[in-house]
Amino acid sequence: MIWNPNKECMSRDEMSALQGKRLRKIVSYVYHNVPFYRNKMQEMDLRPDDINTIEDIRKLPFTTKQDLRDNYPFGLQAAPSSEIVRIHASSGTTGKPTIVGYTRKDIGVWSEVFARCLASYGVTRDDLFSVAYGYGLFTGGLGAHYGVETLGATVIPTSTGNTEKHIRLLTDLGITGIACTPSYALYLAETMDKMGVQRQNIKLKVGAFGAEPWTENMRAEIEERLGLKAYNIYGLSEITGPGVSYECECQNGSHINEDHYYPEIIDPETLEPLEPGKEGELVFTTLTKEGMPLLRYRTKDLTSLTYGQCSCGRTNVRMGRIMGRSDDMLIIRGINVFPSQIESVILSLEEFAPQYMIIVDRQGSLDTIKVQVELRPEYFVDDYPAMERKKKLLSDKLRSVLSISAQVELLPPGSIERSQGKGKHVIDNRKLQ
Ligand code: DLL
Repeated sequence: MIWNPNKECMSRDEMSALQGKRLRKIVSYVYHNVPFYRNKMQEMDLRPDDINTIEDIRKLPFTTKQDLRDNYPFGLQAAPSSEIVRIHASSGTTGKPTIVGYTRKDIGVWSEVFARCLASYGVTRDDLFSVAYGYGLFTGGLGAHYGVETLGATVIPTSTGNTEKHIRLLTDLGITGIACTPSYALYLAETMDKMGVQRQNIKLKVGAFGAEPWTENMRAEIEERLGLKAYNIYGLSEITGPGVSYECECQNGSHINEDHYYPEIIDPETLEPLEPGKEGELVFTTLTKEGMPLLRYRTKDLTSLTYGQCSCGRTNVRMGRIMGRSDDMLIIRGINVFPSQIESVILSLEEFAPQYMIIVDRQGSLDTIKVQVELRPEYFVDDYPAMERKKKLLSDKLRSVLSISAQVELLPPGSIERSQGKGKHVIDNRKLQ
């Protein structure tokens, strides 16, 4: 079903006209409410009046995660705090998270775009839908929750963890839809096997999977083991959260809700826009956001865009799978982790030398992260309890900064191979296939 045919099936001319109109408005709004954007535009000798059509977007400055960090926590917020009704946060490149504030209207738009996704997956008011993305500062849980309520299906806010209880709910309530990371879906399947719950005992028919890269092979495995149809959902906190784009029944790319989030593909080196179909870095401008609107936000996600009508009837542009990132962000169990966050934790503790290695693996369906770190010579002692205490100190601090647990391995001074050039700090053994 198409939730909002007026916005999902517009002709290209109508869509461009709407985007142009909304762009003009948002540019004037940020110019007058966000000193960061006013300064940037003044430096470029740009006035809001210079922006008239959607093509004029190319004149505007880019925004990066570093800009969000430099303006932490509320520097890019455009609406007064009395208008902000919710805050979410995502990992920043160091200890500071990215803070995103939403007005009531922003929550309404987000709920609507999520409802579009669900409708496109075939979810209806008769479905019982389990949201197993984390609830909290992460946008997955609450974003999906409001979307399911807006569609009118019944939401079951299972969140993450409690996997056995979740499986009991799946069987007892006859839950028909689920939203979670693809790796959690596989973990659910493994736990079902351990509990002796058969695929026939559950009624799941549809799943909304995202927050991390996944592949066609993973899709086939999830569909086979859980007996459902698996759809992709994409999004990022800075732009809104899950629901920026979604697959339809044709599963030939993910339709972008481009009446709210205007996409461009640029060359990450030259920053020049690339032609449709070319792979590059995805950039979004929020066209209707009030809380923290962003102009040309560089997502660092690498993909391509396909224009033209889809066989499902929708006309909004489709993005391909995320083929990688142009930065070093790792996504571990759906959580964004920057090596620089780990480095800053290590450097904040005097016991540890700045020599470390981050090893990411996949055991079964779950990602694991191990941090090997050298102790400084004066702290490397032959005292087992003292060493265990140091290990715990580091793993506790890592858990509080990263929001996931990392295994810590302490190494004697000098044991990590020194690099002649750029230091290599990450070994990612996961093979996505
Ligand atoms: O992961 C929002 C989300 C929640 C999306 C639930 C989908 C489902 P962040 O934590 O800010 O937000 O992480 C955003 O995750 O830039 C991509 O690199 C990656 N990502 C998100 N969805 C997908 C996907 C949420 N479907 C970052 N495929 C993005 C591949 C994805 N990567």
